[in-house]
Amino acid sequence: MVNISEGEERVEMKKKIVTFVGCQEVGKSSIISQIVYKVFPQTFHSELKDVCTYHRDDTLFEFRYTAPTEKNMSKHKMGESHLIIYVYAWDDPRSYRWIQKYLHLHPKGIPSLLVCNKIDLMGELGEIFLCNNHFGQERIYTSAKESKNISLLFDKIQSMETNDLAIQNKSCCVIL
Ligand SMILES: Nc1nc2c(ncn2[C@@H]2O[C@H](COP(=O)(O)OP(=O)(O)OP(=O)(O)O)[C@@H](O)[C@H]2O)c(=O)[nH]1
Ligand SMILES: [Mg+2]
Repeated sequence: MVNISEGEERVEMKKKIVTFVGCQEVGKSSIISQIVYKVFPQTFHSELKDVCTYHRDDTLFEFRYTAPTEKNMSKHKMGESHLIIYVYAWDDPRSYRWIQKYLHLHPKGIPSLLVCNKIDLMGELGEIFLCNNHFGQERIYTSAKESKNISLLFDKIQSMETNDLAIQNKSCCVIL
């Protein structure tokens, strides 16, 4: 942090691009909404576009989300992410198998997390879907609806080491 002049402080901001990859309706937008707005949207969150930014401490998080397809998983699309979060829904085994199918396209060197969302449905539906973790990375169980483990997930997102891209993408912010 460098003082420029009285009343003006220049702060080096890091930028972290976090891409959520998951099938339709697994809860990607709801998780992002819980992180950024602390609400579970009852209807479509119009403020939540394809890209959503969130400033916390010295980091500007850019949350993106996309469906797992060959095109979306291409190096061109994913290569600039600092962190990739794979999301599936507890009540939808297909959503797990779908991300598993494209895992081989995961760009090398980019850290990732596996998120199993909608765990609030466990009580209602019982253990209908217990899957192994083929991904090898850490798995976090969340409920965007009940805000369970959302702060744990964000703590992970915040603390995970990212590669050198983070340095190249550094941006600046002037606080007056
Ligand atoms: N029970 C339960 N429902 C959830 C949870 N998270 C999301 N939902 C619901 O699941 C549906 C899809 O949620 P979204 O957040 O829109 O899912 P998405 O992955 O962004 O979906 P797309 O943008 O269509 O790909 C909505 O009806 C949400 O209310 C959760 O943790 N528990
Ligand atoms: Mg969405």
